[in-house]
Amino acid sequence: MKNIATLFCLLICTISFGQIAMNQVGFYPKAPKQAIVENVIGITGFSIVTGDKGKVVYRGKLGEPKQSKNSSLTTRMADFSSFETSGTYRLVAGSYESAPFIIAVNVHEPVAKALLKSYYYTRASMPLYEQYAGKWSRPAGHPDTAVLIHPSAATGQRPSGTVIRSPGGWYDAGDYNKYIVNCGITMGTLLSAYEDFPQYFARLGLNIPESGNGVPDILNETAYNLRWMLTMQDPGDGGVYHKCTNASFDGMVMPGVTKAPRYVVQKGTAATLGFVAVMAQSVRVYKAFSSVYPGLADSCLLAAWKAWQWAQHNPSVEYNQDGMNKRYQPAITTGAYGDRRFGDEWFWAASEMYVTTSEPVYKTVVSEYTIDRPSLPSWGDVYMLGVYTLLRKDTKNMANQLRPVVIQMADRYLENISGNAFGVVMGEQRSDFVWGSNGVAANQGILLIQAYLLTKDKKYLGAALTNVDYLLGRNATGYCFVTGFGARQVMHPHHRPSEADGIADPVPGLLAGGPNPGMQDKCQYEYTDPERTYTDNVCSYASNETAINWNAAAVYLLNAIEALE
Ligand code: 9MR
Repeated sequence: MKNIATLFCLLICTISFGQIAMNQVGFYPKAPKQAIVENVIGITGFSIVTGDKGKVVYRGKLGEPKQSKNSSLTTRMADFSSFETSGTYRLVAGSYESAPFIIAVNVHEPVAKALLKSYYYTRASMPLYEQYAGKWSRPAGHPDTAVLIHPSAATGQRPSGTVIRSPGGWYDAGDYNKYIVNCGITMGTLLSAYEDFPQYFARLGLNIPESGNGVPDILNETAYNLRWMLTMQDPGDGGVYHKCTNASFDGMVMPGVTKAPRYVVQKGTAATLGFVAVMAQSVRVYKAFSSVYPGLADSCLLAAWKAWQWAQHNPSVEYNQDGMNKRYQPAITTGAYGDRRFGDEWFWAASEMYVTTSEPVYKTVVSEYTIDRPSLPSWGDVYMLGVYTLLRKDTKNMANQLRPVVIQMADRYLENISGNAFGVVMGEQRSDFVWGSNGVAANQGILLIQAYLLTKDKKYLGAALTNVDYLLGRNATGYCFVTGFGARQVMHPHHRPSEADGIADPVPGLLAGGPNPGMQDKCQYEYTDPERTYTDNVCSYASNETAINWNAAAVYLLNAIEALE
């Protein structure tokens, strides 16, 4: 009896305590291919078998055990990079067996496209028709044709309660509000993807209403948000409202169900400078498409210039929501995106303005803001977006100075891969696991792509690919983090339409936030070590929400990898 129990436990315990973590979407024939076997004892080899398990096609040795720095897991690597034959396979190591995976050219194209298409599903103020949205078609939500000026944003020309129009744009995340600060990094990242890979995106169709109009669909999609952003500028003084929002979050309902009043709130320096940067970059991108978007580039230039003037007069106006709520009614309790440091926004806005206009005044501002220890882009830290733009477009002047900023960070990532229990860049530091940590992984990948574009050294591409693997399954949670993809899928993102539409599958192409030991949502988590603090539960806005900013980083990374394959 005891023996049977031991045998039973051996089977069950092995299955429940270990797993094979690997990119669940697939591998390129000629690229590195690695998987991670967790918590194995007494096994030294692994094999790759055909999908029907009929035939062993490759045998390899597992790497040395590694203790993860970010959890209690011990891992061993299965490297089968030298196996290059296209097909469907499984990886087998002892009693562990992976789900089927593919080796093929263009293997990431469907997920790269879906990540970009997800913005169509987040459009406010218009219905999503079945021919584009399939089973996720829905009526329009939040027309935003009668938005109130909140008292915090009142001026002589637009007193509190004035009704303005602010339709369109993308919902930010799992919630239905629209935030200019987060549109800064999101639009900057998407427009940069286009600027870095224009030929690739010219061919990438998304089946959205504008498809076929002669403009790349990535730019058709960003135009939808750009036009909304233009409505967020006060025509009186050029300042930009921080957000267009309900007073408090809508419930877990479809867009359009609640009819709560919408407000634009206080203008701030971070929002206004982010707006300047996006408008300036849009001038460059949209001027080639003036027959389809007449006047758009010109409007953007004027809007950028006016916003820049406002910021000159208001160089450090913080959006402090708590402070604002002490002074004005109604209290606003939706996402704050409050930022107190503006040096990075000044640098980014000036970089975009300088590259677009070549006017020396902006170059002067760029040189005033050098940063000793630059960090990855995030909604509150956009310095690197300026660096990328200057490196991309101003190769003669400041580029030599800024190149080391990118290369040194990329080289540090490369050095740390070998010590990482998952063989990926993500998780070199515990502090990588923050709210939206999957955005950190994707932004590390973008930085590595930038290093590759500067040097053409393939080691950086290989490193970027490790974080593609991370997002698609080679991580300690075992999830493929993009909805609609992988063997272990995210099914319950904190995303109102996905929860409320009565359809089992969530809206596709959304990147979950990712492991976040902060656990600010107070949900139940099975694990609390940094790289495993993730729960596929709709309650978990701190680890399982979707958001346009981290989705944008994944759009860049996955499409760049496809473009460069
Ligand atoms: O991504 C934001 C994260 O960095 C902050 O810590 C968090 C709390 O302020 O807010 C996150 O952004 C959320 C925003 O405030 C509202 N929409 C959903 C966003 C993603 O969770």
